Amino acid sequence: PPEGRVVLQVCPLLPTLEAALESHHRTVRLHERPDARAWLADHGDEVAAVVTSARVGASRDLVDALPRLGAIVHFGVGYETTDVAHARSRGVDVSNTPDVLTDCVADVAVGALIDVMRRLSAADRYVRRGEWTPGGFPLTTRVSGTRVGILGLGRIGRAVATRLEGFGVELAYHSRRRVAGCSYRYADSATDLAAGVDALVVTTSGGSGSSGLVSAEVLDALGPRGFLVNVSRGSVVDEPALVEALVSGRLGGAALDVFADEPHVPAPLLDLDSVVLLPHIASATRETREAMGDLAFRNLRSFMTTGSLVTPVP
Ligand code: 8YV
Repeated sequence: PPEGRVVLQVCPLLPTLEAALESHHRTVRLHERPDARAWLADHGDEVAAVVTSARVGASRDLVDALPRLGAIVHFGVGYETTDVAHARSRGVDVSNTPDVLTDCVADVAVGALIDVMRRLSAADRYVRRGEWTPGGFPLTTRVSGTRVGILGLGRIGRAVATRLEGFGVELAYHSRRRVAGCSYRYADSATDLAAGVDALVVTTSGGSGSSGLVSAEVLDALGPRGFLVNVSRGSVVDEPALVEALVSGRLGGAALDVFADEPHVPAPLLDLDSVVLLPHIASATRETREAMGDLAFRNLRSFMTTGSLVTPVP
């Protein structure tokens, strides 16, 4: 087995990434060890790098238990589960896997938007229930030519917008900053954005800066004929307010790939045909997951051999 400084894996990862870690580095799978605490106390100073996923991250306690840690490598673009400022204060660099998942996440955002507005999943259930009678399925909402707001015009938001241009959609956005050279209408707040569109697509990053950004006020601004699509993080939306708005019909519909407490889905949503529920699959294609695994591994390799990461977080 490889020798040298330890690479610490803290959660299950893509099998091909796990295999690469194992064959090139002295890899320890902390999540599989019943004696994890004792192992950290005895061997914490041997760890050079942590490999984790966007959903799990590296806790402050973990970072504090690894005095010679130099890098935290995330499988995934999100890294809000790791306290980057704290890691940096300990001299630890952090990487993620941007770009390689942008297309697939944008594809799902557009697919989910069409699904919820045209009620495709609900129509499929209707046919399977044997209820098909001519004119029996309710009319739905047009997608082409409507107005769509993008909340968070980063890489993924832009990829969603570019796709929707093909549908003749009128685009607007709200971001922390106005994007230079962007021709889409800029809205000063999430509420202003929601008030002027038929559908709002959430593509902002997670973490404390965006927590609860889609508030009850934003949902009311979207209104009973408005739709919400979320491929970002459940934390961005006030989930109890969303459930309330959907159950009472104050919001037209929602397509959700992410939730506040995955895999828990609020029970009242399960009965609503106005809601599309997905199990956090926007990046989950073979092609994209392999590319994410490759990029995570390249970051680790680069750090272990040269001391620097390929795609450090901003
Ligand atoms: C993955 C994600 O599902 O990249 C992200 O931030 O949420 C998804 O691509 C996740 O990272 C896999 O653990």
